[in-house]
Amino acid sequence: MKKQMPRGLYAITAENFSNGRDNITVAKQMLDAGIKILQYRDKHKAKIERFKQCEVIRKLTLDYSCFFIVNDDVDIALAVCSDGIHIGQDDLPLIKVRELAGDDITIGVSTNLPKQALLAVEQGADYVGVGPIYKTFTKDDAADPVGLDYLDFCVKNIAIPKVAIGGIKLSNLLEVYKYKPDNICMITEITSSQDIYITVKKIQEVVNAYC
Ligand code: TZP
Ligand code: MG
Repeated sequence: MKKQMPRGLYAITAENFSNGRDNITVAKQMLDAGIKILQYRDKHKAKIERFKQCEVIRKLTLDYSCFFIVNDDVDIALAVCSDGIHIGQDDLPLIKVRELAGDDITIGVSTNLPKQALLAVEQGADYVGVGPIYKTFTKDDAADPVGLDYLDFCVKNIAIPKVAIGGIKLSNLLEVYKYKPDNICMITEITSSQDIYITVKKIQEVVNAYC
């Protein structure tokens, strides 16, 4: 049976924006701080290294009852029995991923245009990534910021959960929450912070007030 992805804060790994810490160290600190959705994302390592880190993080996320999502690699997602897979517009098509991975896995799709979000729903995505809301330097090939108007479109027209992403910080979190996304995703605000535990706790205080 498909596990339900929780609402609230959604964290993603980014080893090259982690102050010298590796993805596993960062994941542990996030989990200790109470993160309940964690995506493994790494654009630089060899697949075998990604697999090995995912194996460890999958075990940790089970210990902490955290929903675990693998970015890009359907094979790694299946090999470690993740709860979800996240794909972008240039990855394997959603219909193929569903065929390969089955109905019990959550599939999220990055979108930055209404037609992409509508198609993702039509093709059976479980959630859409909505962004980048603001300018971000974390994703090499990030589209120009779509702003809050696109989030507003998605909240009003897209029936599956909306995950707002891109340039979201503690300082602009309230502005994003006014539009009522189901989830807020942050990468560098968390991974780059000196004290991940304290940063996550501060973010959770705001997020919990809105969820
Ligand atoms: N997809 C859209 S924007 C983005 C991704 C993976 C990067 C978000 O990173 P940050 O550091 O929270 O701006
Ligand atoms: Mg991708």
